[in-house]
Amino acid sequence: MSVFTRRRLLQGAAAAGAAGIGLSTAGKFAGWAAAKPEPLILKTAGIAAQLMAGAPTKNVLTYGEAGPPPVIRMKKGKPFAARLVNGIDDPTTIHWHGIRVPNKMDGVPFMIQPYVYQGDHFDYAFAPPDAGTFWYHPHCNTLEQMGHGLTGVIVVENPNDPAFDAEVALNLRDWRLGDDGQFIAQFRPRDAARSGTYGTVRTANWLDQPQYDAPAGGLVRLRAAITDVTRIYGFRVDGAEAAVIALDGNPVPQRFAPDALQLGPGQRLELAIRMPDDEGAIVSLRDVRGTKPKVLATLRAVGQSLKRDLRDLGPLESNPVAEVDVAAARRIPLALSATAENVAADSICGSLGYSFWAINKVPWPGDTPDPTAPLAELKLGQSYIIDMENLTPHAHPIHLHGMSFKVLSSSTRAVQPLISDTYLIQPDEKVQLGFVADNPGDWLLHCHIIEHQKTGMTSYLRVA
Ligand SMILES: [Cu+2]
Repeated sequence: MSVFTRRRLLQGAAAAGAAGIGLSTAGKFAGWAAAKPEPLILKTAGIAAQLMAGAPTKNVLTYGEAGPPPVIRMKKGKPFAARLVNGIDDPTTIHWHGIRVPNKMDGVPFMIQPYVYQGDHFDYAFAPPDAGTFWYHPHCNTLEQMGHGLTGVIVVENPNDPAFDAEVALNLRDWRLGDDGQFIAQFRPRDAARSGTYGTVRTANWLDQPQYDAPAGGLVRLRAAITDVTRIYGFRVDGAEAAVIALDGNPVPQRFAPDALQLGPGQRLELAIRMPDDEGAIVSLRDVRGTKPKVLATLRAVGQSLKRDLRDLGPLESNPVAEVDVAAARRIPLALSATAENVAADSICGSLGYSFWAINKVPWPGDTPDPTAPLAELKLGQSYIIDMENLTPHAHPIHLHGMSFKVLSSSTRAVQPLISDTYLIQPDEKVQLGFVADNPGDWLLHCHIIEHQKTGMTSYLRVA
């Protein structure tokens, strides 16, 4: 005679539940429910917003009821829950850029989850394993939805971080607005086939050159996420001593001054800035790339000097990313090229109707009901090195979902062994990105210049 322990009964209940018998979620499952945090409601909405002088811009998209999408704060290793409620007349999802989530939480429609129609909702729940600066955005009709505003910053806190005197988070992005302040066409095909279609109005936190107060002589932690669909930035700080302390959510092995540091869409910059001692002194974060340099935001020193020293700032804890076994790693060749072989498949997720780009000669926009074959099928737990080569005359910020890689080497420059999820590859560059395939599922890999992504520069890796 078998003895039914409590544990076995619960296993039976779980199996019955999975089979659709519909037992009530008592016991163990009730406990799980109680441990879950209250979900953050992220409801998409169309609003009017003041993005430039003159009339407010209509049909700006956000999460919430007014202003930019909220800065979401999570805690490293602690459960987080959010409910996406779709309040707009366009299917959508949320992707948590750079956060190593379980595959089902990754927000890619068709491949991973159904798209969420107007009036419907989808529940996301995960515990972010890494601390740092990340961001969130839809992964459906992205050029339109992100272009109209659906991009927000995520801060994953680590209680062991060194103490700063102030923190500023910047959401850096452009808008395609006409002289009347209203949206104009989100892209031009001839630009999509080049470096992408740039915005006409540039903002930080939806403002033109905002100013934030910070304690004089204090240490500021400045977090900036490039959430723009197109623009590559070159960062410089004027008026204060500054050091890059983290990039793309991970501490840098060696801190350095940002001297025209290039970062592309999807990437994040974390700076430690030592404010000047004099009250009223101004520090500016500038974009010095391209023909029209711009002050992105400024900090103003207030109060008596705290007389802090950048060199007193302790290290940031490294994130628990598995170390790639370079000697045992298998290689994944990956060539980025321009192509015009065929037209990208149509999709409810916003096909642009062109095919300008390809990965290993296959163009795919990334969110169609008939995915292409995976770029590679990876064995769970095995180390891999992506041998990525840029055969195009343009830079591409290539983003891998679900796993972080280590930058091992480049054919054109000395690189730090950065841990990252997005690599800005330059024309004619070859780069080696090593990682352990430790997160099962199908993971997109695509250019984060959204016009490139949506006109073919997308593929995916299957880990099983
Ligand atoms: Cu690209």
